[in-house]
Amino acid sequence: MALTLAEKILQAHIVKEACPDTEFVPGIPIRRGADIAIRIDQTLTQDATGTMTYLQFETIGIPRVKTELSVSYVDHNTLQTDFRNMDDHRYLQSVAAKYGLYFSRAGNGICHQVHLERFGKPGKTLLGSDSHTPTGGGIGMIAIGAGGLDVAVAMGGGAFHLAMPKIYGVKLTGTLKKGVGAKDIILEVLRRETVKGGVGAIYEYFGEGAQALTVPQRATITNMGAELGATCSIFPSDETTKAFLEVMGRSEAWTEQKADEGAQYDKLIEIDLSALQPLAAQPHSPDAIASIASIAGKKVTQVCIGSCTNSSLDDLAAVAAIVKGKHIAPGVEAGIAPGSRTTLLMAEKAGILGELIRAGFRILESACGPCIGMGFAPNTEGVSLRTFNRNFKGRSGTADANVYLVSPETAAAAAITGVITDATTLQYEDPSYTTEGRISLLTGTLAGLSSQAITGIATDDGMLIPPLDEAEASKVEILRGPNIKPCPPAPAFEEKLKLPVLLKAADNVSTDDIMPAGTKVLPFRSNIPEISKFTFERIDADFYKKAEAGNFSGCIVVGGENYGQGSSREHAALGPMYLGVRVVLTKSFARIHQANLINYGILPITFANPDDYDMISEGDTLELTNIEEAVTTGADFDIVINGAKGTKTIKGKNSMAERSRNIIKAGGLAAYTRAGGQ
Ligand code: MIC
Ligand code: SF4
Repeated sequence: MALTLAEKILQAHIVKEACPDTEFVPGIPIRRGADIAIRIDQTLTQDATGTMTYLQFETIGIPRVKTELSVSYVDHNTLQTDFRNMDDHRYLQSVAAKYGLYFSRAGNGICHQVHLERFGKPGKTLLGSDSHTPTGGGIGMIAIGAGGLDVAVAMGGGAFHLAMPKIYGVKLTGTLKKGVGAKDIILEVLRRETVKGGVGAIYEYFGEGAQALTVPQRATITNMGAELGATCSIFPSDETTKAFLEVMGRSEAWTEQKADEGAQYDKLIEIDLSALQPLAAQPHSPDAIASIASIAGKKVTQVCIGSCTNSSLDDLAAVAAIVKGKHIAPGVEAGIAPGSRTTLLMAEKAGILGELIRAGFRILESACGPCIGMGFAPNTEGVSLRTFNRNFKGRSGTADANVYLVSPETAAAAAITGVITDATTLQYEDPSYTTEGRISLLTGTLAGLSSQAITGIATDDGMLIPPLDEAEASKVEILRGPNIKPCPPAPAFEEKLKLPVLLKAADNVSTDDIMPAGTKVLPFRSNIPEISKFTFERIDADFYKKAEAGNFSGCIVVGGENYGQGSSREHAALGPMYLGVRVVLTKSFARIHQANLINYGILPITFANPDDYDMISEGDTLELTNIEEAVTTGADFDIVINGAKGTKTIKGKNSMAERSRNIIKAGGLAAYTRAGGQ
């Protein structure tokens, strides 16, 4: 039978022994929703999630990573306001040396951009402790974001478990107009599908419009597929992918990857690229889409270009073409963070960097920076146009700022005019805007260089420290600073629970709401007791105090739809766990967060009848009477509400697969794995 590309790669990686009950016949589509276990070829971590990942990996007790390739990146927490950041980096470097990983030093760039350039391989699987790991789908990988503990297990050779996703086909036709970017394609998908439209699904792009996109353009789309709640997104690997890998000096990594003729999709979305207009995600959600034309003229105070979504050479070139010969408008502050050292050096050789500096951009470090609230916070009530992927309230560092997510073209247009501007209405030359132009930019020919010169830049891996051989690795001593504390254990399994509801939250709570990032909080990523004090700070500033008043002896959190969207940070499970949260009861969950809760022994339950959400008030007591039965058999939970609105027994849906239920019983994934669980 004809298979989609995603199905082909997943099938080639199935670990049958780890999912013995799932019916699997090679070449036949696997039932959607079935529990599957896949072999992971590559892993990546970044510094903000990496320390916990490796602290967990150390406790699993495996002497060397068992993947084909594992990389530890430093890109998030690079502000180094005191000893903590650099202590973390030195810990990560020593762990990489001890356990056989590559180490990408601070300054080398954002994990997803560097991984695409230096390590990604079509047809392989990649698991990363960052929700934007699906960027790798731009070169035909199945690249999935997960919690750090899942990545630690994969590094130890364990399979990654997931429910077989639905596969949505996205057929692209036509070509983009000048002034419209690849970002506008994913914003259009978000407009149609919303931030929860992709839960349990993979988006597979194809068609002649897809073929005409370069690898960095494709990667913009697969990157921001994370905001759909999707498992991942993928493009075929074709001649354009080959050209990209050749310039990166890695032609041997290329293989052709495509769907079988006649493959069937669970749903088909069609987008005519020639009809697409510039779009923006308005405050405060990536799916609050409006056309730029409808909001044009609004005053802008800040422009930020970069992040793992839009920081490639393509993006910098598109910006340079618009700002060439002009200056940043007086009312605007503009910053640009190239995605990697390779990109930065290529931009310098191509004369692009000079144009940006001359126009007045503040050149920021090749790192996440403002995207994760590490500096460059907007002014009070500021209007900030960002080429990033998330605009949750407060994430920029300024609680009342209005952040719009836009393409580099739109950001550049606003930077010079001072107001939201449709770049398609501007007169400018962009020699790189066609596919051929972008490829000749990448190969250096557009800038009068030889492709060897560009390959020379790309293959200078001086900031990547390769793994040591086993003899050398065994001599390495792991360096731990005083802020690095062991990961606290998950709570032991309990057969019954009777606990108060300490928080009732609304729909679309993000992991930024549960555990914020930014300059104040990120330095505590290696210290759960300290970071837990910030838990739910954005929703209820007194949450910590309330948990403390109850002696951290146990509580329940109630939420609406899509609870835990956004970042993969486990700290959004670890913080609540440390403060005694034992159950999270919602209308629905985002995939990665739900898995993180299970991994740390917290029960994720959904309302069988969503209207029961209205029955519960903060301060009510909920009694779970059949946990033992539910976790053993998969039955639904019986929950007795004792509260302000009376007493009622309701059903809580149990959507945990058998392995997840066993993890809960074992007291979390680390304990489960140590006991030999697969
Ligand atoms: C993000 O974009 O929110 C982050 C920071 O990259 C996170 C990871 C983290 O919280 O460390 C993500 O997307 O997973
Ligand atoms: Fe970094 Fe932002 Fe990308 Fe997260 S979304 S990996 S913070 S650049």
